[in-house]
Amino acid sequence: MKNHPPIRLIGAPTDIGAGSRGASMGPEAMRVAGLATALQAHGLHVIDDGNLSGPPNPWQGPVEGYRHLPEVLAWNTAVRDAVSMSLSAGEFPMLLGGDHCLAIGSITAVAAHCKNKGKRLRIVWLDAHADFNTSNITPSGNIHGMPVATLCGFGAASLVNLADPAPAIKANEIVQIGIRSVDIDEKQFVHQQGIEVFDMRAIDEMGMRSVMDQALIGVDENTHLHLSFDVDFLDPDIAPGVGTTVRGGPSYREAQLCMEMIADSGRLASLDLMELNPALDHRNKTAELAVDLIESLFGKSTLMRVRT
Ligand SMILES: [Mn+2]
Repeated sequence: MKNHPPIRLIGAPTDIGAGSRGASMGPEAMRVAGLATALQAHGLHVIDDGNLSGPPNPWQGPVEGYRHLPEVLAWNTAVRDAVSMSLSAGEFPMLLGGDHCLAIGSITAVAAHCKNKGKRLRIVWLDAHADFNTSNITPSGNIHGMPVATLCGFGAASLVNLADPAPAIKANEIVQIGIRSVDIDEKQFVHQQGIEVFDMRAIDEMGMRSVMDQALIGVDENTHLHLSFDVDFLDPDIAPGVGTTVRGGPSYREAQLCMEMIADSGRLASLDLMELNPALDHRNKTAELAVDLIESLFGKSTLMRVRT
């Protein structure tokens, strides 16, 4: 691919914000599934200096509504700094999680970069869950259920203040797709904050094409498109390797179309691939599917079309 910025793989091997163990093995599973080779086959330059490091998972219960807050802060600080450095170097940062709490650090860095460069930010959040819990309404205290609320300024002060100035993003900079499991109080808060959500019913009723058309409205040459992809977005029949499966997700073809339409926008500039859990996978098939879908994000499946 001509003129595409180099892709930097940033492994963040932790399950510090999750409710089950194993997403810490996600980065290596993506490497084993051939991520770098697949991207190189499309003419992309890939840099992989290995994984970030951080504190181990102490596996404790919640304290004032949060599990592992100090460790979550340490990991997110490392992620924020690595993504920030990569963007400053003119690269495309690809965060390999690790659980979805790490999107706090990643998107904090992306949002700061956009402010700096005068770019419009559009975050596409693919997930079965809204990840819009707070310490007051969370049933579990797992911070991987809170990253979107935290980025919008509703969360632990230490995490919210990873952004300077805080909050990192405004609710109208994010669009969520594939949602099908939301806690009752969380649902009310999502509506109150005005997050744009295309849930599974929207995909059923309108089809993925129309949903993506709407999700990408306004994406122009001055837009930085960030994709935060939770593997549990996908139907568990095709993607069992994740700790928080919810039945009734997008099929293989729907997921491909979603990726292809993001590729067609030509504006994708950073990616989080999150929650892949090899301990729950079958012979690494979910990692292989993730590699396949990431290839489509870079134009693999549009070969039959002439790009204008
Ligand atoms: Mn998530």
